[in-house]
Amino acid sequence: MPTTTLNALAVGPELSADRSLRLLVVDDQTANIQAVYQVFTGSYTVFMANSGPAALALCHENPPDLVLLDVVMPQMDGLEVCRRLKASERTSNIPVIFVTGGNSTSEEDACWEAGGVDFVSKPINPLTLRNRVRAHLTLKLQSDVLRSLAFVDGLTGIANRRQFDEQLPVEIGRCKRMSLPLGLILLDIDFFKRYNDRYGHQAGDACLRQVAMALRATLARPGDLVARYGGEEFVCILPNTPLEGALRIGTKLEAAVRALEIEHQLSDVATVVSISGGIVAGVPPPDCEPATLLAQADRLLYQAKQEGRARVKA
Ligand code: GH3
Ligand code: MG
Ligand code: MG
Ligand code: MG
Repeated sequence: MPTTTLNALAVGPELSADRSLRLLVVDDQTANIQAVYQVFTGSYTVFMANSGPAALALCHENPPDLVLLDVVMPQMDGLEVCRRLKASERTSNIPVIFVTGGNSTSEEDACWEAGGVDFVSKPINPLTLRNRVRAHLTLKLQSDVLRSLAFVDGLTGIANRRQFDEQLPVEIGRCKRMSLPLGLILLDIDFFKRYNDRYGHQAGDACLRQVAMALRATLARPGDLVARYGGEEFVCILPNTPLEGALRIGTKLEAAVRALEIEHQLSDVATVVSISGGIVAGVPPPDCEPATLLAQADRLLYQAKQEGRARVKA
């Protein structure tokens, strides 16, 4: 977790200046951009855009932590920029503060409706602007922390069951719509009860962390997800992966865990910690449900265990 994020929890509303925080200032007039830049340079890293389309491009490329947005601009006004940011998953949680020249109630209403979190009037009062930005950055960082805590497994640091449960139906839906194959791999550590009995629970926990890291390091594509499914069980979602690809990845995962060479004297199948896996893949049929896929993977996992463990079964 980035230290900025942890600081946000620790210091509460008194978030101090932090150069790792990125502010995007959008205005069609250079003088206005410079006025805002003066307020924040030295405290945060400030980026500038002089049009709506330029701002959108920057936000999609590398989302900033907060946007200060002019309302009246030729080509595309700030309200439209804000609506588009809110409509895209990648940019929807960036707080937008409008910097407005007008002071009518209807313009204020429009800013709220477009999805802004606040607004300040021009000419800017530097102290007000600074405090508004600091307050909204703090809120943003705190909600980022809560989100990451809610979706990360506390022991291993990889995705948790909640994240998996949210993502699997999304990926099933996407692969159905686009007629793409989806791979799912369920993995389970072999004779892990005996491992705990022999080496103790702390060693067991350390082993779970090592296995999780090895699985994560072995999955190469950014869209893949590995999550802790339960105690000593892990699950991988592999979008756009046909059966032969999923089998290749499953085989690599099994080998990666054995390659850790974590001693396991009480295992019947190896002298080191090993895993077994069940693999399903293919274009999801129209009636495909997450539970059905998981049940299929679980049956194959059971077969892998029956056939001798330290192997994957597709
Ligand atoms: P199999 O090869 O059939 O999978 O045997 P197994 O012993 O791995 O399976 P079983 O389901 O009987 O035992 C799983 C064990 O995993 C039981 C429990 O002690 C251990 N376990 C589950 N969660 C944790 C955890 O968070 N930390 C530790 N240290 N152990 C855990
Ligand atoms: Mg303007
Ligand atoms: Mg198990
Ligand atoms: Mg097990």
